[in-house]
Amino acid sequence: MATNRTFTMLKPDAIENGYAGKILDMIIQAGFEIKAMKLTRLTTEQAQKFYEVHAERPFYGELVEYMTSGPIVAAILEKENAVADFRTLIGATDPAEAAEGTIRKNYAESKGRNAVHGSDSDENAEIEGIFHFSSSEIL
Ligand code: IDP
Ligand code: MG
Repeated sequence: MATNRTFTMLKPDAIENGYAGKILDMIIQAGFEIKAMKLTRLTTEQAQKFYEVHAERPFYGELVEYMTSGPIVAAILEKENAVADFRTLIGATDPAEAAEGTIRKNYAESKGRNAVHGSDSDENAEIEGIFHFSSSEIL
């Protein structure tokens, strides 16, 4: 995957609350092009693996339970400076600290149930994209 790409998930709270369309619209209006997308539901094993880096954190169990609690939308997005620009678009992890006009400010419930995932580096964007999509599913 090229370095002008990032990976996102619309998390279970966003889907449950009916915000998938609004969030996708913000993403597209911000100039991101969708290169892969699917509605899916993570198994416990998949969620544990995806968030392996947080395995020692106190919220890991809660995070895995939440991420498997309902459907998600996974997507690969392309834009110049995709990783950093997408982190700016989604805002801080905790919606109480997220800037006005960001996706998390608008649509997240809490620091845990925060509506959307965004990769934190080009390297992780590639790993996370490949985790969710086979090469024939990526444009
Ligand atoms: P990020 O999603 O903004 O990169 P990370 O620190 O990588 O934030 O944490 C991954 C995810 O774990 C967060 O998006 C959130 O869903 C959850 N999380 C992070 N910190 C907490 C917390 O203190 N309590 C509950 N859940 C948390
Ligand atoms: Mg992170």
